Amino acid sequence: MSRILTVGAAQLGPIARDETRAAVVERLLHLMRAAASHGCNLVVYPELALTTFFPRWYFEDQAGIDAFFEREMPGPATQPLFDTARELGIGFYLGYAELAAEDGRTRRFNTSILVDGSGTIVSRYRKIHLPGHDSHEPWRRFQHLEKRYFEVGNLGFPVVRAFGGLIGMCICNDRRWPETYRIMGLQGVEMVLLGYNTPVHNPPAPEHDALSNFHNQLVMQAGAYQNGTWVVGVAKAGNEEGVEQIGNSSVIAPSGEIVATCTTQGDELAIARCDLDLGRSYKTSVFDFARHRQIEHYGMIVERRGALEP
Ligand code: CDT
Repeated sequence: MSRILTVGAAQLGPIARDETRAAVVERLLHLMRAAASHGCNLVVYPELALTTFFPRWYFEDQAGIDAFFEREMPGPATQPLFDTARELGIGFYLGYAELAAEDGRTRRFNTSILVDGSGTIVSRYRKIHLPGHDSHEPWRRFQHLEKRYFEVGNLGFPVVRAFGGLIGMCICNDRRWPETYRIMGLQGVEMVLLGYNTPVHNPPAPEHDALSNFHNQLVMQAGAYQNGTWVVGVAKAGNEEGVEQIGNSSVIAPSGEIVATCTTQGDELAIARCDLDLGRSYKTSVFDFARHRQIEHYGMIVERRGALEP
């Protein structure tokens, strides 16, 4: 018998800097209700889905920065997401800025949670591959200060049993790294959920700008195929505070094929009926890791020696 998980990729259009949490949560609820009415078991929101993408600005005032963070989850503003999920029996992936009291100090992470259809948090992930820079670079048209505002995640890449399958999470820049998928692939992951905020323009390498959508699809499709897993990638798209961000939120099958995709730059739902057993034929043939991976022959000596000069 096949295991069907119907998933909604809930893309968001721009969130203005002065947009309230209440207004954003209302947009998220609208997408959640639409997803439930189309039979979705799970709805996936973008990275940092509760606010504008604040790392594009350099702030010195810590209180101003902390205004973009959540101190509790659920908190008063986000509780309606949990209540509605329980009411509708639908789960969700949500990206947000997490302020945690841990190890006797305040820590800040770029986080995602997975919530099941009873409104319970069943998994948490903290972004590991933080892109950008950690000090002000005034020459840029906009900043990308994730390395300033967040610590590197400390929870690894968790894969959990949920929604009848094995579900993993990562966030935005993580999707460009093969290690991300492979670490989850080695845990048998059947669906990877990820949200992203990707500017079309990359100030340190503007020669890549015309390829931003291509690279987005390339990495997610390769990650899906090479690990025999579904991948659900969801954007915050459109022109947000003067910065153009890619859309193309997609659901990708273990074959590497895109089976559903958003076509606008605004709030939009792309829905796919995902058979979690579809990954099995990849995991037991061309990507049977136990039979075909040859880690003892991968030349770890190269890693010790470092890269060669061109
Ligand atoms: N949010 C995030 O991680 N954005 C990065 C921008 C990198 S510029 C190529 C991303 O990987 O999409």
